[in-house]
Amino acid sequence: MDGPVPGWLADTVLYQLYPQSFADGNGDGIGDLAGIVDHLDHLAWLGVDTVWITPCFVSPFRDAGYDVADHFTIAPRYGGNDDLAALVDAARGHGIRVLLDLVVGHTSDRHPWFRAAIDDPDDHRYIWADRSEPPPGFVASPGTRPGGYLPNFFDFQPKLNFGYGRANPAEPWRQPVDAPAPRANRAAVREIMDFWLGRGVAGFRVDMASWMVRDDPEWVETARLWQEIRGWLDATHPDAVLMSEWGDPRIAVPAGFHADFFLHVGGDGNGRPLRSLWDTGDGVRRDDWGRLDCYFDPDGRGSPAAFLAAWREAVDAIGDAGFVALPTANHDFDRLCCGRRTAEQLPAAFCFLLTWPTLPAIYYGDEIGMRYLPDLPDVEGSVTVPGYNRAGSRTPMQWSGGPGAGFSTAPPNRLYLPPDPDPRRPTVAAQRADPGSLLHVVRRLIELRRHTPQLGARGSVRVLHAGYPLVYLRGDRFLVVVNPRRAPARIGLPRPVRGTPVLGGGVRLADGGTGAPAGGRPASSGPGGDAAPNGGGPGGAGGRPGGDRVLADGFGYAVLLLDEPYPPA
Ligand code: TEU
Ligand code: CA
Repeated sequence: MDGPVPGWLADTVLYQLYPQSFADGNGDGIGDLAGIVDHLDHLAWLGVDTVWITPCFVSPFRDAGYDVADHFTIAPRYGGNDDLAALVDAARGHGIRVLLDLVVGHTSDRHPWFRAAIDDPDDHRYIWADRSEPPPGFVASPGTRPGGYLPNFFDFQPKLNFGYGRANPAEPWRQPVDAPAPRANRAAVREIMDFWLGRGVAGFRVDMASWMVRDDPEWVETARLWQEIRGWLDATHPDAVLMSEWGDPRIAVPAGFHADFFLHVGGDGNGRPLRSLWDTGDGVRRDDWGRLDCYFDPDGRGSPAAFLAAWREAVDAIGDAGFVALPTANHDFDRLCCGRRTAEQLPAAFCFLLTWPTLPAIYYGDEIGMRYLPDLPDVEGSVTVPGYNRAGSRTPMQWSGGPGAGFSTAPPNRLYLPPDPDPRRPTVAAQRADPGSLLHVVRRLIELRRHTPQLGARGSVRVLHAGYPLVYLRGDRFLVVVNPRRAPARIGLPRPVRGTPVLGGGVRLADGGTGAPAGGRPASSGPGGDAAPNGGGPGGAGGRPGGDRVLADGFGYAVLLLDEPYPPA
C-alpha cells in the first residue's frame, strides 16, 4: 500500500530546534533562520543530519507559532521565504536535511479562512454549530455568524473540518469525511506540503496528527486521510518523509507515517512508554498522569519494562513500514536534565538513546545538558494548564558565556526567554573545549552509530537484562550496558565473554569466581571517559578483559565490542 521508506531515514539522527530560542542572527532577542544558518557547523560537527524546526510561519504567536495565520509565508521575525530557501541550501551543504512542522489540524483565529468563516454560515472549512447556544466544547462565534466553532487546542485555534467518523442527526456539523469542505481541506494540506517540498525541505513533523477526523473509532478515517496523503507523497516526492505527533507508533505508522514519536502523551498508556524512561515528575505535570518512577532515575526506582514492552508491540505492528522515534525531550515536555536528574546521568541516557533501535531525536540543548527551568512566565502560550509550563524547555540555547549566552546580542530584558541564570550553566563553547564533556560523548555516540549499522534503527537487539543495569546485545557482537542510577549494579551472564570497550565509562567485565567488586566508587573516568579496559579480575590476565559478570558503576555506560559472537538464545 504505502511506498518504501526513504533509505536515509533509517540512519538519521534527528535534531529538533525551537527557532525562537536557537540563535538570534539580527539581535532583536528572538531566534531566526539566519541564526540557524550561522550554527549549522555546530550541528554538522555534532553529527546530526535531520533538523526539525517547530513552526516558523506567519502567526500571532499566541501558541508559539502553532497558531498559523499563513502557511505559505515565513514569519517576518524569522526572515522571509528566501531565508528558508537559503537555510535549506546551506543545510544541504552540511549534509543536513530540514523538516518543517505541518500544522493543519487547526489554524489561528487570525487566518483569512477563519475571518471569512465567522461571517458566512455556508462556509464549512471549520466545524460550526450554527445554533444560538454553542454546544459544550464549542467556542462562541466572534463574528456575525450565530453559534460557535470547535477549537482544536487553545480556543484561538479553530479546528479545520476533516469530517467525522460517525454521523449524528442531532449534530448536523458532523460532516462525512468526503463532504466538499473536508475534501477541500485535504487538498489544502497537499498544497501546503507541495509548496515547501518544492523549496527543498525533506518532509514534515505533523502536529496533532491523530486528531484530524473527529469521533473516529480506531482512527479508521484518520488513517484513510493520511494514507491518501502518503500515496500522493510517495508518487510526487518519494524521498520525503512524514513524522507524526501521535504518540502511538503502532497505530500511526500503519496509518501512513514513516515514523511516529513516543511522546509524553498519546497511546493506551497516555505517554507511559516515554515517561517511564524520562519523567522524573519534577517538571511539567498533568493531572491525568498519575505517579510513575522513571527508569532514568538517580535513585534507581524505575524499570525499563514498560518502555520495552511498548517498543516491542510497536515494532511488531510496524514491521519494515517505518520507525519509532525516541526523543530526549521536546518543546512540550521536560528536558532530560530536570529536577533530580542531573548532568552526571546524561551520558548513560544518551548511550541508550543512540544505541537503541529507534530513530533518535535530540532536543536542542540537551546535547550539553541544558536544564528545564522552573517558574518562568507564560510566554506565547507556554502554559497550557496551571502547573504545565513548557517555557522551561524553551529557553535560549547556551552557546557561550555572557548575559545573552551567545544566543543574542540583545539586552537581557529583550530576550525571548531568560537564559539559565546558573553561573555554572553548560555552554557549547566550554563543552567543545573539554573532550570529557557530555557534548563530546554525544558526538562520539553519534559517530559510532553512524559507522556501525548494528547499532542503528534497523539492527537486531536482544535484551540480556532489563533492570539496573540495562544490558543488551546489538547484532551479535555489540554489548551495551547502561546504569542510570547512582548506585553501582552488577549482573551475571550465562557464560563468560571477552570484549573491548569502544566507548563509555564505568563498566567492566569480570569473572564471577573472583567476586571482583561492582564498584561503590564513581564512574571510573567520569562522563565521557573510556570504559575501564579491564575488570581487574583474572578474566583479563594475559588476554582480553572478560568474564561472566557485568559490573557497572553508578551512572556507568558502555558499548563493548565482543571478541566472539554472543551465543544465540
Ligand atoms: O501538541 C499537542 C499536545 O497534545 C501536547 O503535546 C501538549 O502541548 C501538551 O500535552 C501540553 O498539555 C502540539 C504541539 O506540539 C504543541 O506545542 C501545540 O501547542 C499544540 O500541538 C497545538 O498546535
Ligand atoms: Ca532575531
